[in-house]
Amino acid sequence: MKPEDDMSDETAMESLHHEGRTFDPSPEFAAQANASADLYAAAQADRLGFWAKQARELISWETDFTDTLDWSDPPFAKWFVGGRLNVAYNCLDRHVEAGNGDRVAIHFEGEPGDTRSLTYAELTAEVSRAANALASLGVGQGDRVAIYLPMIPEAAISMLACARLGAAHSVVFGGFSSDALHSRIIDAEARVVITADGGYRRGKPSSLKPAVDDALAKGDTPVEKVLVVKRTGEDVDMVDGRDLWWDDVVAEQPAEHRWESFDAENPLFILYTSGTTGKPKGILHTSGGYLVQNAFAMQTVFDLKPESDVFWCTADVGWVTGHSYIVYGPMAMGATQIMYEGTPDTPHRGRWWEIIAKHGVTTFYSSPTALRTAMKWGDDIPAEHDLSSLRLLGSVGEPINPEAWMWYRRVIGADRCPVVDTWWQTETGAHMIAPLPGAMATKPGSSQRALPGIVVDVVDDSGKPVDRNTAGYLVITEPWPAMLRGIYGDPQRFKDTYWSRFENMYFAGDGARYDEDGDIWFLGRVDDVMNVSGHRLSTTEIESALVSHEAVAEAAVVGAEDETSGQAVVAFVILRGGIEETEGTVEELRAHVGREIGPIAKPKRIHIVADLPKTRSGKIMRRLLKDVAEHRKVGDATTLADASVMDVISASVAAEK
Ligand code: 6R9
Repeated sequence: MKPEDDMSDETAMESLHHEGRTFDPSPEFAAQANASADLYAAAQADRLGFWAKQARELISWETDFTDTLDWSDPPFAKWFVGGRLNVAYNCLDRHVEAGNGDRVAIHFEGEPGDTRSLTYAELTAEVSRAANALASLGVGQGDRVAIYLPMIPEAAISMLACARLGAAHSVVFGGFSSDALHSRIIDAEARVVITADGGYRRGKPSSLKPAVDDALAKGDTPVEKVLVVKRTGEDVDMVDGRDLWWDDVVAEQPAEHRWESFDAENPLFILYTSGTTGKPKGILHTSGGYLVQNAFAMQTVFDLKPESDVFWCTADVGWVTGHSYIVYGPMAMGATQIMYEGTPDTPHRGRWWEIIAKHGVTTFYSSPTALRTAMKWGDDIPAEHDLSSLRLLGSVGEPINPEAWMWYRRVIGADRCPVVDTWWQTETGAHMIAPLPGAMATKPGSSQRALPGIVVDVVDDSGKPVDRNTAGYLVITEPWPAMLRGIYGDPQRFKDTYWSRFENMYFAGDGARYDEDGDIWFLGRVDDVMNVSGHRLSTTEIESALVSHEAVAEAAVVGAEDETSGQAVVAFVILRGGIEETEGTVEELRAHVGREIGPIAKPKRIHIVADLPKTRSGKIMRRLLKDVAEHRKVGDATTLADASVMDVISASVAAEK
């Protein structure tokens, strides 16, 4: 971490405001809640025993485990040692065997208005067919499959089919470019890609297959086969011998597939996430611990009642939230859920609320960005829909400001539904810090406390716990079941990134503080990771993309506070000698970043500047650029090699406005 990013930063301190309000659960909610405060005591008395009990109660093991945790070679953990299970069996067949085959697993709502409901029996058959199809293409345990799909049931079906075969999937968000897809396919060494012709977005078909073609045309990939789901019906090129239509290959397969069990530590998936360097990290998750902790979160944090609840997580399966709270968590518990393909404002701004009313959604899980956008659109839009089925609301992805939390509770939850703010990461795999609804009062803007069986702290630079109301770094001090098992193919980077900042502690990269009640508040990232609309983006990655453009000599990127998206990408760019800025330059650079990484990474603003603020050792002082981007007085610039640089930048940015 660079000293200029340390927690003495004014911005971090500014968010240390105080929040006194708390909301007790209603007596009705408390009376029926799955979780009680006793769980904390039970976990504290015998942490590993607590997790062993959860594992045996929530998950079906073909072979019971002999040890709960092997931490003999930290930071490489093994949970539920010796246990064997099949993750897809746990998410599908066992619900059918228990007599719940007719329960709807997925109510799919396509953006254009088409719908499809799949029961657990039907989904089990679909996944079995897909598993047979993948097996016929040679996929088995130890392989990786890349999945690049829109939000359609086939995304969940593909993931579960891989799990059934013991193969690991690597889902690449459909909004990522062919370049991003290419590098992920290579890093994960994927043999098969599952994609679609396209999906629907903002009322139009949006293609995906051409990006796969581009990615594979770049060469050097181990991909042998591409399975293509037909969604939009738009024309696509099919390469002979490589590309196969899903319908041709999957439909003809038998609907039975005899699953086998795999070790608890068999890889389940790799999911790429932005780090502080340009190269995305392949976060590796395994089977047993991941499934146990997610099932536990469904039961306690989401208070799930599988017989009566209708759960809806609005994330995309391309992010970890979609992995854990669309596919594995809800399905391990046999929940009924909604899967929605499109954007919240297509064809109108009440689309989400209309879906809640239509299906009687009880539990809704979304992001602060989405809520702030809905807030901006106005209270009258949700008011047009019957939201009385809701009983619990969740938030994830970034700190939720108390105003948005209160709006969520009042306007969407009619002052009746508890709001749970859940803090976790791609790396943690499952919820880590969140209130237990029904068991405690909730507090606007705070994630409150570590879940039972999870141990965290907030520490200062030297790793000592901080006092209350003092900003510090969030660390996790004990291994947890759903923890990442490493960065795919790079054990050293795993150690360096998470375990070297403080001794024997996992460094999350988030600033945090305790309030006077001991509740935890998050203060945003303390590294070069930005959080734009709940999506993690790396400043370095976007800088590399900008510099790869022929007109750019140097670039610095910062995440500037943004009312709607939390942070917005703001870039400062020096053009190459001899190149003059024209009217189209900024738009061209934005489009270039879109092509290199994906539309979500496009800078909101690009300032063409003559120079960048650097320390004498040549480090760009992003803190100062952030001041400019957030229209603040520029902070201490005395360590700059050339102190006048900031005056020039401030003046030129002011002139642009
Ligand atoms: C699940 C997910 C992880 C980063 C994390 C933090 C931020 C997520 C949060 C939150 C405050 C919350 N974050 N949830 N910050 N309060 N409830 O979002 O995973 O995409 O890996 O992002 O997101 O900064 O470190 P991921």
